[in-house]
This record gives sequence, structure tokens and C-alpha cells, in this order.
Amino acid sequence: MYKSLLYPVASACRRLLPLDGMWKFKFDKKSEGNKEGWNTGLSDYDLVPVPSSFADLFTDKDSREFCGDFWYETEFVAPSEWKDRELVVRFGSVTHRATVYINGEEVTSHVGGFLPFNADITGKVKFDEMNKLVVKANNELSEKMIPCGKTSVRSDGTKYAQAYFDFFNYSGIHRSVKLMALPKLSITDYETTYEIKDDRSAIVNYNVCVEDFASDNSANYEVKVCLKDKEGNVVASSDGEKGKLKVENANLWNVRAAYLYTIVIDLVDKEGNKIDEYVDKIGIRTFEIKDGHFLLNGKPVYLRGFGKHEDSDIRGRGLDLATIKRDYECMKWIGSNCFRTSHYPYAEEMYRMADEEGFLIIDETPAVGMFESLMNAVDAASGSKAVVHWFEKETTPELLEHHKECIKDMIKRDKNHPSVIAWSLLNEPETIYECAVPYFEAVFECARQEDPQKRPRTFALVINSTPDNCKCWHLCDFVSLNRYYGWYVMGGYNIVSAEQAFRAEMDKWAKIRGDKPFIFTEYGADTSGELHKLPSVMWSQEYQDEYYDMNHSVFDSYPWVQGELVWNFADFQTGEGIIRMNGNKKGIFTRNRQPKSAAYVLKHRWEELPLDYKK
Ligand code: GCB
Repeated sequence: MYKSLLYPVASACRRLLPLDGMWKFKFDKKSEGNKEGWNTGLSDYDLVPVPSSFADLFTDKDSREFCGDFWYETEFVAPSEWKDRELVVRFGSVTHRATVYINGEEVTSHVGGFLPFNADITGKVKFDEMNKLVVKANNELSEKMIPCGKTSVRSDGTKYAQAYFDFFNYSGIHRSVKLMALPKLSITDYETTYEIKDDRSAIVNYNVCVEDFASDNSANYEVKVCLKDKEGNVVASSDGEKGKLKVENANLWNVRAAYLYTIVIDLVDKEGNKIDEYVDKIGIRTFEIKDGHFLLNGKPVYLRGFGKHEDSDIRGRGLDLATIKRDYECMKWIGSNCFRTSHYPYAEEMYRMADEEGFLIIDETPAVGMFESLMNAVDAASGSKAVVHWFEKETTPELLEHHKECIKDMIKRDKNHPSVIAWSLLNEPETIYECAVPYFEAVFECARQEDPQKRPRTFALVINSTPDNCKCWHLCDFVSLNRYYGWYVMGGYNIVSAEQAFRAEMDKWAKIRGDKPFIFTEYGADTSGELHKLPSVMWSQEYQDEYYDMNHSVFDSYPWVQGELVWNFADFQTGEGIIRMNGNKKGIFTRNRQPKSAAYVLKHRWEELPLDYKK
């Protein structure tokens, strides 16, 4: 079984056939697809684009809100030159579950909507003929997987998704699908760590994984690795699966000043013929926390930027390279240097751009919605059920296993990006009861084990995880606060009291924080892109500006606040509800990526702040 999560690239020894395009598509309203043989092909279908969410393609509400199984189909021809290769269909992501069939036969299933997986179709393909690739997907939410939610049923029997999170449950084949034709003896993974020396040289420690997918293949091969600079000159090379590359006068990867080397990994046989080749880009840099600061290459860096979403008009959460480009242009224009992939790992193209542009990424798992209190409050009030804390539910062991799988896959996929500086393991979980602690210990330990670079770990604390009652913050290498003083708490004219309450909380953290740095992973106010009002009212652009001014004056009073990530980069789609007007409007940019007036407040601030602010 081919279990690599390497980004799919073509090379001297690897072939790629992109399968993106219009695919056949069908909702399985009665869950009859398997019984009716849809795995062998769809009839009475729609055509939809891959990649894309399906929700906003149609004009009727039942399609947008569809919850259950839905099917996709495409066809491809594999040339007979590929007969001796491993053939693998690589899905960038399918939200949230997928079962893959090739020519009617089931080949694999996958759970988790935000990370890649492979369907190994070796031995199941008809060469030089049409092959049918069918995917049964499912977007039901549950408390046993992340993101958390549940699947409810309307009075007319229709299922719908009840998300425990504040973004639309966009679903579909969200990222690119590629057929890969790989050598039987393949490079399946590699990892790097870095040492920067005083004489400006650097050591790149590497470790390459090789797998032999043909039992008759003698494992007689050698691994050769070399590093090329921007001009294509070889600056270091080494032999062996594990080794060290010494780079003299190393060009370091820096914030908004990226330098990338090309790493070329070759497998060669005894005669020196190439068996496999994998080519990637890496950045030489170190990242650590010391004395309460984030140090990139030993120098302090103050984080400024955003929590984001993968969200755009019509395509929903589907990969859109134009939106990615526009987002980076907006992030550069405003003077930011960092973002969190709230609330799930993003498409790999986003990280590859960050590597090139020198942005810092806090990479987040899809662990959102682990919070029972609100639902419990309603249940408790109606006397319908005893209050059960989130992490003592009977679903917890299964949830933990799935969560750990997601952490492992996220780190496996993203560990070589210089842009990725930290892991965020959960967003706004319930932390005020002791039962959360073993769960948190397990996920924090899992991340430490998996990451060769031992990046710092954190999770985003909801407002009721306070210095008085949070049982889990001490596990963080740095603490991330989501705070809405002046919006959900004491908003509008009462913002004066909000500031006082905010400072009171910060004073308490100051007493117990040790030397851990803190950052804000969320602060924000909903704002209509059209509304101006003097004097301000909540939802007006003027209020958003005042809200940011107040929050920044608090941040600036505490030297151990080492970063500010605004919520949110852009307005984004959520489910329907009385506190959301066609989505969450806390964007600094509109959903169309045009600036609201707060964008100028932030631009002014961030362009003025030195990179090592509060050093
Ligand atoms: C939060 C959540 C985020 C929401 C945001 C809001 O704390 O982490 O997913 O969108 O608040 O705007 O309410």
C-alpha cells in the first residue's frame, strides 16, 4: 500500500496525470448508491468542477445544505508505458469521508476532510483503455471525528449538518486529484533539520525513506542527495539514506525575505542509473522559543497577521489558485508576516507560496467544536439530560484516535516547509475540567513525537479558559488567546469596561505565565463593508477601527505579548443564524478581498512595528 504524503511532482522518474476538471456528480439522497451499483458508474448525473465545494454551485437550498453521501466519477487512460509502475491516485482532500472505486472495485476509504490520501490502483488498471474512477463522499458530522458536530434530521426526514463550529460545512473534492505513475522502488518521505554555525555555514541533516513495492525487486540501491542554490549550482551533496549536507555561506530563509534551496533526492542502482528522483524546495532556518521570544535564526520576531479560512465565492472551500495569489498580495500590502491555518490544514499550494514569500504559518488541525457547555446549558435548563463534559463523553477515545491520526498526517505532510513554525493542536476546546488533561497530554505528546524539528505547540484558548480555571494552558510552548473584549463581551459604548476587564485578565496571566510568550490568535469585530456611522455603532467600520485601537493598546502594555493575529483576514461563509448575516463579517477584507477601513489601521500599525518589536 502506497502511504506517502509527499507533494506530487513530476521528475526524471515520476509521471503525473492531473485529473481535475468537470466530473460527473450525483447526490445519494436515499443512500442507495452501493445497492444500485453507482460504484460502477453514474447515470442521471450533474457535471461539477473538481476541485470545488458543491454547495454554492447550485441555485436550490436542498443542494446547498445537502448532508449525506454524494458521488463523483471521472475517466482516464493510463498508457501501457506505465505497466511496471506503481499507480496511485492522490487526492489533496475530500471532505469529510471518501471511498474510492476503480472500474467498480473498491480500493480505499479515508476519513478526514483536510489532508491528502492515496488510492493505490496498481494491478487494477486497463492500459491504453478508459478506466472509471468513482468516489463516494460523505459530509456528515459527528462527535467522533474532527471538526466536531452532529447530523440532525428535519421534520420532513431530510438530514442536515449541525456544525459545532463557525464556518460553513463546505464539502466535496476540495483539492486537486492526480494520477501518479511511480517507480516500484520509491522515495516515500524525507525530512530535514538545520544547524546554523557561527561561521555562516549551515548543516542540513536529512533522512530519506525508501520503499520497495515489488517483492521481486532487489533492494540494491543507493541514495544520493544534493542541494542546489537559486542559480542551480550544487552547493552540497551526500550519499546514504541519512546524512549531512554542509552549506558554506548559507543563505538563510527569513521573514519576508525567503531563500529556498532545491533538494534533489536520487535513488540509483549499482550502475548509477536513476531509479527514482524527488525534487523539492527547502529553506535553511531555525525556529525556537527562548526567554519569552520567538527566535527565527536566533533573532526575535513579533508575529502580525491573521486567522484565515479557505473560503471564496462559488467555489467555497475548493482550491482556487487565484484567491491564494490575491490573499498573499493583500497580506503583503498590509504588512503582515504570519497566519494561522484556522481551523484545518490548508491546501499544500498555500504553504508552498508561504515558503516562497517568507510568511510564517501556525499550522492548525481540524480539532474545532470540542465544546459542550453551550449545548449542555440548554439541555440542563430543560432538564433533559445530565451535563457531561466534552472530554468524558463515550465518544472521546475514538475522537482522540482520529485526532492523533490527523496530527500525524498534518506533520508528515507539512514538516519540511520552512514557513511552518508551530502546530496549533485544537481551537477553543473545553479546558476547565480535569478530564481534558489526559486528552491534551496525548495530543501534545503526539505532535512532539512526529515532528523532527520539534516545533513549538499551542492551542487556541476560548474566552472562558481563564488564568483561574484553564487546566491545559501549561502544556503549550506558547499560549494563544482568542479574545473578544469589546465585541462579544461589553461591546459598543461599554468598550471602556471591556478594556478594564481585558487588562484584569492579562494581569492575572502575567502572574502565572512563567516565561511563556503569549499571542492573540483571534480578536475581531463584525463589520459591514458598507456601513459608516459617526459616532460609531457596533457593525460600523468606525467601530471596527476603535475596537482594534483598544485591543492594540492592551497588547502594547504587556511585553510578553509576542504576536497578534486578527480574526479574520476576510469575511467568510458560515451556517445560518441570528448572529451571522450571510456569514461572519469580521474580515479586514471583504469576501471579495477588498479592504475595509480597518485594513488601513492595521497597515499603518504593522508597517511601523519593527520586526523584533518588544525584543
Ligand atoms: C471564535 C472561533 C471562530 C469564530 C470566531 C467568531 O472564537 O474560533 O471560529 O469564527 O470566534 O467570529 O465568533
